[in-house]
Amino acid sequence: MKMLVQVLVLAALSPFLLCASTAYAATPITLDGSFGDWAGKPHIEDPIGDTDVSAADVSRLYFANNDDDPSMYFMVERVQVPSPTVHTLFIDVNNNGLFEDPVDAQIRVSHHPTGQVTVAVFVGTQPVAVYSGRWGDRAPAGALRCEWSVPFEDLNISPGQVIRLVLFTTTQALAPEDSTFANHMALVEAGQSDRVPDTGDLQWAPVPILSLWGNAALYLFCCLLAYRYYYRRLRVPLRTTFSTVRRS
Ligand SMILES: [Ca+2]
Ligand SMILES: [Ca+2]
Ligand SMILES: [Ca+2]
Repeated sequence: MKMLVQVLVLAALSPFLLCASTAYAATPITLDGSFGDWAGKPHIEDPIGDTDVSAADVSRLYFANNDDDPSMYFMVERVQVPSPTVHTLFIDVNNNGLFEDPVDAQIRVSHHPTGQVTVAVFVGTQPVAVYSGRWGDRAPAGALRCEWSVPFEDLNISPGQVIRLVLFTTTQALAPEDSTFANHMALVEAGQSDRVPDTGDLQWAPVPILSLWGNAALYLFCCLLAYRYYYRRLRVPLRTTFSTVRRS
């Protein structure tokens, strides 16, 4: 009976999920160097003026998913001075509050005022992937924002898995062997880097929402489960009754 209730609840909710995700899908994030698609997306605010290097001063870190897209999307917004910048995003993949376990990841994002963005993905100390594109603002219009994405599979994470994030922004990249959490913290304390958030970390469980077809498939799956349940529950008593009659 419990299973029946679960199946019926899922089947009943599917049309609502379908409507909700269709509305959400109206504004998917596109890596194109335009930023209107980030309106209304989750983000954390960072104070302005909390680092001595104006070009490294981050005002917002956005994070989002697209439906049916197993990737994480990010956007960093600064407020002052077009300049080459490097955003280093530490990801605590196993959610233990430590950012340098062998399974943890580091995303190093270089944003040039031409709009060119290069994304280097590391798991532990191992390079995993490099992406690049015109995903940033361009000078003289601003060169203050850039966006990028990272597939879940590059980081060996599953949809819905809880991770922690900390972002450091500087104007000069640390050498790969020097890009440690402690060294980035030292730059923050020296006023040469901005940390987002200022203390602690951002916990996030990225979940790609199902698209129209995904919800349709879910609805069909629930209907099949319901049919299978009734088929099995009704067939067994009928067979038993029929056999009993024949034996008598
Ligand atoms: Ca965009
Ligand atoms: Ca700041
Ligand atoms: Ca960790």
